[in-house]
Amino acid sequence: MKKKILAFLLILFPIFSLGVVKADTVKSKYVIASDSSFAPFVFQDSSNEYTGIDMDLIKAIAKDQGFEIEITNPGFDAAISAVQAGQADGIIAGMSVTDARKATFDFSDSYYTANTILGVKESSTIASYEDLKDKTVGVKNGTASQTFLTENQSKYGYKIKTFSDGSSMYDSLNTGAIDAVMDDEPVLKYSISQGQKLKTPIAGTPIGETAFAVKKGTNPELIQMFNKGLANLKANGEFQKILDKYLASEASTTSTNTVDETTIWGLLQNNYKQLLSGLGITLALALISFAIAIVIGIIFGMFSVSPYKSLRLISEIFVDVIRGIPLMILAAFIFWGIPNFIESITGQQSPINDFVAGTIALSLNAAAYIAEIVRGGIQAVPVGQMEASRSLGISYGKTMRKIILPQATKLMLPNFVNQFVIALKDTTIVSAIGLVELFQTGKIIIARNYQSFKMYAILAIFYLVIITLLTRLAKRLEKRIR
Ligand code: ASN
Repeated sequence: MKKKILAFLLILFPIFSLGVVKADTVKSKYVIASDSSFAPFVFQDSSNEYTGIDMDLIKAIAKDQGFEIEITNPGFDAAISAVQAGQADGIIAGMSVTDARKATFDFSDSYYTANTILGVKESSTIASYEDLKDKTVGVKNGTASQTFLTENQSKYGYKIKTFSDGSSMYDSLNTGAIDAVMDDEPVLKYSISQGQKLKTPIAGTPIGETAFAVKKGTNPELIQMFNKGLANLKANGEFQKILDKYLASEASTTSTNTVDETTIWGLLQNNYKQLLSGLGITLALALISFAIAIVIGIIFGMFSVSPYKSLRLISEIFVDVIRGIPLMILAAFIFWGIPNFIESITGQQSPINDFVAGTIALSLNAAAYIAEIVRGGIQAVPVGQMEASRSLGISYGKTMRKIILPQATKLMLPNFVNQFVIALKDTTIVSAIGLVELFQTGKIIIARNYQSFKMYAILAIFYLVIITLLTRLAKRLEKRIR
């Protein structure tokens, strides 16, 4: 019954929304997506809280206008996709208002104006765009800076390398993997004021106003509230206070941190809570998805050795399709693609939670491999045994259960352990959809303190310890089952 009502509402909703009256349903809570490292607009402070102009501004506006918000920080590109897929209601991320974007977003009044500018290492000899010939310039995917670089590429002959987040881009510049970066002027200037050894040899190019945005045609009340709130904050001086807090030169240090983050011990001391919570998500992802994968994998594995051709075919198609699609694409398809498709049909936004999407992708992926392990295990038992048992009049099912499977299981066990280790490592791949598991947690920390060598070493050790412990445990279990 409930389902019927829901389906009915789903059909009615687009009809109503096409009508004259715009149903301004004010949501109880708005999800706002943002960048992960884009100081001074949004970045993590030393206590791992997201701060910056954008964070303070949206919170102050929500308070002023009396609406609830939940902020997520998956990175600029992922934030854009989240709004387009209906995972988030709005985006605030130092986002430039461009003509191209106006086709897919509705923007608020502007609260800042920014240029895009080239950044190079202090020691670099690059002094003009012409000097960039055959050099590599880094840029964040989906940004206005990327559009600028693409439009001028043939003129100056540089190579473009795209990044999903600011921290890996600046890391690559620092290590010399790229020769320059293109980013918003306030962002580059801010990082220089924070002691980054960079310079901006060429004057910036205007990329437009900075504003808050929603997906075109959705949440109109959110834009209205933002504009009203912004006007109020400008009138009462609070907006200027927010700007001053991050931009005034005397406020130029973000580090109220007493713990020295340049040592491994300091890094651990300051970030252990965040790392443990990331580890928790990683373990939950791996364990839940592997449990589901075992069930699906065994079903398809049994299908693949079944006497029925149709079942064998179904299993073959499943394995081929899933194995043929990279895990990252599978996750992006489930998280962004499917909600986008459903919305285009029903007109109703139907976001899927990132953890759920990640779990589904990992489960399907591992299930395809497990199905093959099961098939291999069963086929490794000599055919003669099945034939002998059947000729004694024992049924197929019983022979499977009593004779073939007990032997096959023993053969499969080491492969299961192996597959679990792979599944655990694969969790890092689904961080691409903005899921803050252990790897993403590490990247966020690096975005704040640029300690990539030590932080990645810590992550590697975390995974190594966990995988070693779990494999030991699995081996014990394996022995017991044998
Ligand atoms: N200014 C950038 C853009 O609008 C936004 C960002 O990098 N967070 O493309």
